[in-house]
Amino acid sequence: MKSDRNVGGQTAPPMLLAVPLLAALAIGCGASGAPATRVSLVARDIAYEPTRLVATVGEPVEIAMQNVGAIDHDLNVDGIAVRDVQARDATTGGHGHPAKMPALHVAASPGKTATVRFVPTAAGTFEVWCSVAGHREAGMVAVLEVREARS
Ligand SMILES: [Cu+2]
Repeated sequence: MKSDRNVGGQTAPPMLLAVPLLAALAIGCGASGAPATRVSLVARDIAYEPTRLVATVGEPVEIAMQNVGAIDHDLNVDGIAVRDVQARDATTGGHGHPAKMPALHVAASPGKTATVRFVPTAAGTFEVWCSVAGHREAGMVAVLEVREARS
């Protein structure tokens, strides 16, 4: 058997390898790919923990809600000014949304973690609440404080 090995072809020109790598980096550097501050929120039956979350105007934040309870829970925030909202790993299929869809919404079934990522665009203090029937009334609420960026 003759060898197919071509000694001269073993070293690919570095340029050919560099081009796809640079393209991949460029895609990864889009606005929505900026690193986000991760905030953990635990959802229990029936409460959030902690009950105070903090974010900063203009800085991407990612709230990861871990449902450690035995029933579905979700997270809703009304009236907050945000951009680039992305919700993922939402795990409940048929839960009822609030009549008016909030600015931020994500749901997690028992044992799951769901994440909502966003960039707040104005300061303020907002209520985080669970829309599952009776939960808000039972005290399943928290506060999201959006602070001005430090100058
Ligand atoms: Cu709930």
